[in-house]
Amino acid sequence: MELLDRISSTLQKGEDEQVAELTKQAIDENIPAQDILDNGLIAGMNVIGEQFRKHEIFLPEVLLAAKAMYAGMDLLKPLFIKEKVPTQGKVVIGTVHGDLHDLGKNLVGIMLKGAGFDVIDLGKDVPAEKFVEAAKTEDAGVIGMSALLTTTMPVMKKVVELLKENGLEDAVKTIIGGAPASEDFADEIGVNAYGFDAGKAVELVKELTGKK
Ligand code: B1M
Repeated sequence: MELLDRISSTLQKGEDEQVAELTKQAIDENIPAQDILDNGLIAGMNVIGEQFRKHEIFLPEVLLAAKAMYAGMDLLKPLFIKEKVPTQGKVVIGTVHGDLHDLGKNLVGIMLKGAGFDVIDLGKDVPAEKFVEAAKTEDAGVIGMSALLTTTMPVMKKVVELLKENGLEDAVKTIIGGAPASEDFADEIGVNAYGFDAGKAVELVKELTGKK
């Protein structure tokens, strides 16, 4: 079996130490980090998501897979954040209130750092007020929000409303992402951009901040 397929299937089994070993092997074999991420780790997690949706597996298995994904991501992280480039501006990121899914948000953070942005990561389960407060105190140009549950998506709209109430809608741009988000939803709630994946998020943040 090809190495990246082995990373994917080992992640599905929740074997974190093995995932770390295979990821290291892939790095040593000079397989590009983006390839390892997309075709190894994320590919494995996509299978887990599908099996979970069909009730073929349950929460403990998903948790183990997430732990295994972090084991691989930790090794890839330095490859995405190679050398310190001059700061491109500040971006506040977080997973919205009620939502504990943080793998995707963390990937976005890693990629933004790699592209030279200062990232203020508020973590997960972040209330709308906290996003706006952080953007103000940190003088950030962009707020990036992640949501993986349909039930937590309304928090994103609340952030847009709060920015307007504070007269910050022009100074602070917004970008959203996460499996249930979409271009249509972004238009509907009035955020400035929707990123399908972490790479696209970086591209869009560059556009929003005029760095592209
Ligand atoms: Co949860 N979960 N989960 N889960 N989980 C989903 C999201 C679900 C779709 C699974 C399913 O049914 N198929 C489903 C949601 C259904 C819905 O709302 N329609 C679900 C559910 C129901 C739940 C619970 C309610 C289960 C329960 O308790 N009964 C519970 C909720 C807890 C809570 O948040 N309050 C729950 C819990 C968990 C775990 C804790 C076990 C674990 C999370 C661990 C962690 O994150 N530390 C987990 C996981 C791992 C998943 C799945 C399987 C995988 C998510 C993931 O990490 N993917 C997920 C299934 C799925 O998404 N298909 C599922 C890998 C990650 C890299 O991708 O986050 O999509 P993702 O990020 C992508 C893009 O979306 C994008 O970039 C990344 C790729 O480059 N992106 C952005 C993300 N954020 C962005 C922000 C941007 C731009 C791009 O700009 C700012």
